Amino acid sequence: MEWTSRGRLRRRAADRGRAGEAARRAPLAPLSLLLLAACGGGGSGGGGGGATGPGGSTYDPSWARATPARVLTLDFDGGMTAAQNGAALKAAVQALQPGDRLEIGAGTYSVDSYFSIDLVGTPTQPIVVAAQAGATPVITRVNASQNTVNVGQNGGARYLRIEGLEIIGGSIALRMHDVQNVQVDSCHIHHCQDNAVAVNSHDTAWIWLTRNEIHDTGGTGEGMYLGANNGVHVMRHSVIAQNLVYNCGGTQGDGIELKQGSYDNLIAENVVHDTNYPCILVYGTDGNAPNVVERNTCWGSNDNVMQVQGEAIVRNNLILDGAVGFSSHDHQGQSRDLVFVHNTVVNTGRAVNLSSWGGRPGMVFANNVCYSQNGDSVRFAGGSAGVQLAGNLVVGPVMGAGGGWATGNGLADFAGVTWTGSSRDARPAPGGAIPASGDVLHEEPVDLTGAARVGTVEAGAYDAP
Ligand SMILES: [Ca+2]
Ligand SMILES: [Ca+2]
Repeated sequence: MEWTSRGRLRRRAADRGRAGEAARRAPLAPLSLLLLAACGGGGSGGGGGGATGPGGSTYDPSWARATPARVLTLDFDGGMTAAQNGAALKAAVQALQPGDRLEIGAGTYSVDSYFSIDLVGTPTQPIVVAAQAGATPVITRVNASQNTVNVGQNGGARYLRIEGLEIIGGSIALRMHDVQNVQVDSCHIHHCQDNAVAVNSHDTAWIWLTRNEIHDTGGTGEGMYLGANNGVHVMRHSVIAQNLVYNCGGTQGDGIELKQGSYDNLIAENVVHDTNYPCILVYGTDGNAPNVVERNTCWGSNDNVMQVQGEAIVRNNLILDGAVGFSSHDHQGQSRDLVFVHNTVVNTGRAVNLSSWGGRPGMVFANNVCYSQNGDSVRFAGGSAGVQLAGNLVVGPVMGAGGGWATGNGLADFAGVTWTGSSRDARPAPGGAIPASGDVLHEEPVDLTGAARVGTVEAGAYDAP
C-alpha cells in the first residue's frame, strides 16, 4: 500500500496558543488573500473578490463571473456519427478566442484523436466551455489508448473554465498539464482506465476543481491525482471543493490525493466514499504554506479513511469506517505542524493513529470526537511529547498520551451514527457527552455545515447551541 499520509500545516506554534487564537480564527486568510491577488493580477483587472461560500472560503475565481464577449452554440448533429460530432466538437473548442463561451448541446461526442485544450483567456475575457442549460453533453472516445480530454498539454491553458460536461473513458478521463487559473466545475467524470482527474505533469497554480462527480476509476485508481510524486511537480493556491468522489479502485484507489510539496491548497466540503486507498490523502508542503482540509465527509476505505502527513490544518471533518479512521505518519517528508481540530472520527477498529507526532513542532490535537468500537480511540505510537492535547472526547483506549480528553458514552452521543458508517448523522445528541465537551482555546469559528459555533464549545465536527 502507499504508506503515506500527511497533512501540512505550517502555522507557528504560537498561532495555536491563546495569543494566536484571533489569527487562527480567520480561516483561510492566507489562501484567500493569495487567491484574490491571483485573480486580480497578471491581467487587465480581474474583477472583485471571489464568491464566498460558507465560512468565508472562496470556491470560485472572480474571473469566472466575467460576461462573455461572444456566446457560441454547438448542437449535436443527428445526421452524423458520434465520431463526426466529436471531431466537430474538438474543432469548435480549439477555435475559441478570449471572451468566448461555447455552449454544447446534449449528445455523445466521441473524440477519437488526440485532444488537448490549449486556450489562453484573460481575467476579463476568460474562455468557457459549457453545457447548454439542461443538457448533458458526453465527451468520450472509442478506446483507452489516449486520455479523453487533455488541458494545456500543447501550449498551456489560462483563464479557462470547463463546466457541466460528462467525460467518460479514455486512459485518464481528464488530464491537466500546463495550467494556471483553470476551473473544472460541475462535470461528471467516470469509468476510465486509469485516474479520473490528474494534475501531475507540471507545476500548477490557481486551479479550481469544484462540484464535480467523479467515480469508477482504474489503473492506480485515484479520483484526483494532484501534484506529482515526491514533489517533482507541485500544485499551489488551488481549491478542491464540493466534489463527490466514490468507487475508486484499481491497484490503489485514493479518492483525492495531494502529493508531497504541494502547498496552500484548500480541500473543502468534499464527500468521498468507498475507496480502496484513503478517501483523502495529503502529504506535506516542504516548508511552504499549509494546506487546509476542512468540512469533508469521508467514509468507506480499505485503508485509512483520511491520511495527512503534516503542514496542514485539518478541521471539521467527519470520518467513518475504514481500516483506520484518521492516520498521520512520516511518508515522503516528516509529520510536523499539523493542527487536527474539531473532527469526528468513528470506526469499528482504531479511530486515530498518529505514528510520528512525539517531539515534532506545531502539533495540535484538540476538540476531536474519536470513537472506536473495538480498538484504540487515539494511538500516539511515538509518544505525544510537545503535542497540544485538549478538549477531545473518546471511546476506546488512548495510547501514548496522559491527558487532554474525556470519555464519551458511545454511539448514543450522536443523533444517528453506526460503527460501519451506514448512518452518518454525527450531530450531538441532546443530553449526551458531546455538548460542552470542547476546549474554548481551540474552538473553530464554524462547524462542518459552515454555521457559526455558538454557546458552549462542542468537540467534533458539529456544533450544538
Ligand atoms: Ca495513489
Ligand atoms: Ca456550541
